[in-house]
Amino acid sequence: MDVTIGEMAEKLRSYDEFVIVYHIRPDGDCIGSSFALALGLQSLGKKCAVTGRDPVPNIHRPMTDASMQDDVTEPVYISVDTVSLIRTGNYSDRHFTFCIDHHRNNSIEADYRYVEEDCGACSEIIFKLLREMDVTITKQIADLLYTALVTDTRCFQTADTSVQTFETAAALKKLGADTFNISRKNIFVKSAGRRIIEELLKESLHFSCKGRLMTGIITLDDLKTADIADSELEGINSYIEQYEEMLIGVTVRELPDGRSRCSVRTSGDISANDICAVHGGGGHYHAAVCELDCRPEAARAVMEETCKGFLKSDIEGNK
Ligand SMILES: [Mn+2]
Repeated sequence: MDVTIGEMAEKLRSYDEFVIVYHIRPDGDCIGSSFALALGLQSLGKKCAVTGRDPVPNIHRPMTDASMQDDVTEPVYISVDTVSLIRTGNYSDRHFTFCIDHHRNNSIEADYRYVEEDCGACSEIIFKLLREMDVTITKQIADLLYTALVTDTRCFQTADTSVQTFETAAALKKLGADTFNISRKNIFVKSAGRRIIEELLKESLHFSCKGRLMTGIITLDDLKTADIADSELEGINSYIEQYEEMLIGVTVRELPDGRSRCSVRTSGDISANDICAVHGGGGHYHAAVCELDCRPEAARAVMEETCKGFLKSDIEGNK
């Protein structure tokens, strides 16, 4: 059942023990949002544990290691920033009492759902929720929420960066968020490994449809060459967007299980969400994801074919 922020706050108050589940291959938004929510609930005397299939990426550990995990015996489950049960990984058989998200086509059937589609980051919702519950927002919570905001909007660059996004950012700054270091660490600075991966990705690029359709590949061997973990590549799927002529950009990542994860970025009035929906995926209007049951080169071919259908009228000059 879809509820308002106020109803969500009231329902959360009525339970005592929670497990907050973030999505597989976690990013700054799901980590920052989940741990901020946990700290908020704990400050109200609730018991809370935060978990997910994959560990917290190293870059976010300094923030999360400082938080406490409670022992819970009869918890209710909350999914945060997660579009579908598949994305909860090994928690997909749980019953979710709560679902808080900002993705289109969220398919989690929780008892209480609050989904604000296309809001810049899920942490905007968590911020509103914590305020609704009269939680005192500490610097630690503010840092978590601001990290989520900055990583999911690529430092306020995405199309869904809204007035609410900026207002949340301003409020978090007032509450002590370390905005300079969070942006610098998460967005601006690049490790040696990251720079190598960007070079390899650049070399792999295919251009078609007069350069408007671009595809690139990151293989598991590339990660070995660069000596970098997949979890340290947050935002790499936006690399392709710096090409001015790009209307659709696809970054194919080889997965350990032999499948390929295709991240689609679009500009103008082409829906990345619709493109990914063809293959059972989804996300946001200009950024979405689908997974294909094949190796990267084959996945690239499939995605090029799918994307051409969405570009046709542009190429013919009808739009
Ligand atoms: Mn998010």
